[in-house]
This record gives sequence, C-alpha cells and structure tokens, in this order.
Amino acid sequence: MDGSVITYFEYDFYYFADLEVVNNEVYVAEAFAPRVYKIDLRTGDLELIIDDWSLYYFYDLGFDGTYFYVTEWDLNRYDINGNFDGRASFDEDVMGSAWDGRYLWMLNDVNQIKCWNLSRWPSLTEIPGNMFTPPTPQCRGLWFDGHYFWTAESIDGVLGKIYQFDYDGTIINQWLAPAFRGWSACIVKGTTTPDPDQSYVTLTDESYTGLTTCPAGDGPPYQFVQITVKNVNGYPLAGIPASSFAFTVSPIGATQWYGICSCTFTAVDPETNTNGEIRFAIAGDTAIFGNITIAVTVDGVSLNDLDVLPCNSFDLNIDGSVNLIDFGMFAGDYLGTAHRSDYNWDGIVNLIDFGMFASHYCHGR
Ligand SMILES: [Ca+2]
Ligand SMILES: [Ca+2]
Ligand SMILES: [Ca+2]
Repeated sequence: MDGSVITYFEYDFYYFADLEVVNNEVYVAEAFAPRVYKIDLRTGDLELIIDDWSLYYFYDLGFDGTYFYVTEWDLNRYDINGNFDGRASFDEDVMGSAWDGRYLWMLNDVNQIKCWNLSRWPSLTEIPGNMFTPPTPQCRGLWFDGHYFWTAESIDGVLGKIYQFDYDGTIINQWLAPAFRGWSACIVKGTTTPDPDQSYVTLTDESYTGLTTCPAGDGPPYQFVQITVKNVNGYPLAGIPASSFAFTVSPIGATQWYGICSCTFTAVDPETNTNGEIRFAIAGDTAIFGNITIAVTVDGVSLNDLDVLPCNSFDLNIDGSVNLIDFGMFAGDYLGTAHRSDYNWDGIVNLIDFGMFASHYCHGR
C-alpha cells in the first residue's frame, strides 16, 4: 500500500463523492444525482442502491451498520437496500460523513469535523467538545477504518493527498492521490486474502508435455506449475512467499503407480511477483504411469485443481527400481511410438530417450 495505481475505472457523466464500505463492498454517493451506487470492484459495474428524486444530490455518505446517511437540506437515512427510512432536521453543508461505531462524524464546508449523536433519532445532538479540523481545508469525503479517519483533498488542477488521521486531525499516513480532484478514500478489507475463484493454476512446461519420474526422485523436472494468486476483486497478490504454498498429488483415471505417489515441488521464484505469479518445478520420486492432479493451497486457502498432468517413469514395470527388466522393455519399444518409453514426450522412442533412460539406469531400490 504505497499509493501506486493497481487498477482504475473511468465513468462519464458521474461525479462520485463520499465513500462507504459495507460487507467489504464499496458504496459511493453521486453528486450529479440523488443516488448511491454499489461498485463492483472487479468489473467496475454500478448497482443503483439509493435513487431518491425527492432530493437533488448527495455529497456525503455514512453507514452506521444498519442505515445509510446522506445530507441534503436535512439528514436522510435509508436501509441497506436503499429504502427511505426517515429524515432528521439538519442545516449544514456536509462534504463527507463516517460512523465510528458510536457517533456520526460529518465534515462540513467550513473545515470542521463535527460529532453527532443519533441515539435519539430523528433528533440530532452535537457533542461540541469532539469537534476538530481535518488535515487541510481542501479535504473532501470521510471514512473510518476502525481506528482512524480517511479523506482526500480536492484541489483544482493539482494532485491532492489522501490522508489517514486521528480524532485530533493529526496525520497518521499520507499518500499523493493518483488523480486530480480526488474525493474520499477507503480500504476494502480482505484484499490480501487469496480468492479461489480469482486465482488459478496452470502448467507451463515448454519442453515437456508431461512429468517423467524416476524412483530415485531425480527425473527431469517438469517446469513449471505456475500459480496465479488474486484476491476477491481480481487484484494480483504480490510478495506471497513460496513457503505459503502446499501441494497434494492424486493419481486419477487408469493410473498405475508404485508405492505412494509422491512428488516434490521446488520453488523457482522466491515469492509471487507483481502479477501474483509464482512457479514451481515438479519431480516425482516414484513410478507413475497415467495422470495426476495437483491440489494447491496458499495460506490454507484451496485453489482450484490443476489440469491433468500426464506421467511416465523410467521404472517401466513399476517395481521400484530401474534395472535390466526395464531395459528389456525399453529395448522392445525402441524406434517405435510406445508412449511409456517416450521420455521427452516428442512422440517417438529414439536415441534421446535411450540417453535419458541410461542416465537413470540402476536407480531405485
Ligand atoms: Ca463516508
Ligand atoms: Ca523396474
Ligand atoms: Ca522421445
């Protein structure tokens, strides 16, 4: 979280103002119309929630766990589905509002953040001793993260800043905003949690189309299984260390194998890159003929199963060692197209395969 842009959406003919986060989803007040939208952060699609044409515009949006609050002339409230639920008499022009778990805090147009008690709704009581000033007079929008407030500066023609600040207005963190005329800032929780539906596992080997195993575990590695990790919003998760990943191999279909089907996964990259990708090389330490699937978990979250990975072995008779028996079987396949002896997966059993076989001769028990 350094203020760099991960993704963005552009909208014509909208003027988004204050933000709120409810159930990890972002809601935005619209200043060109009396509307509140829910934003799908994966697609940018908007869902209309509040649509109240008895009013003109919304500049602020707060949510107390049950109701949305917007000020326009008075303080209006709506349920989570956008149904109107009453109105409290109110006089200020508000540029942002946020609920801190106890009170509604409203940033007004004269550079004050005021604290309002709503427990006697529809009457509002200000708690005057709690009033403070925002980091700068250009701050617009207000959001509360559980400990601190957030806002963003709106300055004509100049990049403003995003501020995280405390109940005195003291700045805790600040970032240069990524666009002009910023208005409000919030954090969507769960952005570092991998999401199974957004993440995927792919096989990327360029030279082999399958895994060739040796009982000694030193067969040519399959390179690579590539895992792409993203969060629920489809953003790549960078910096997840290789040690966070775990693998479970299962033989499927008409697979034959000797002993327990076992594979080792060796990290090629130390951690996921900025695209959320990390690669592992696969080696098998037993004889496997047929297909395997590989289940992947990252920090305990199960990702979708890998595509089928075909397997071969130098241990042709599946007895745990590569010996004279296997050599006899290989010799019978030589210069043919027998799949089991085609160790480089090029469709023919020739000198290349013999060289590979010879280098694993006598491996195993
Ligand atoms: Ca807000
Ligand atoms: Ca054998
Ligand atoms: Ca071959």
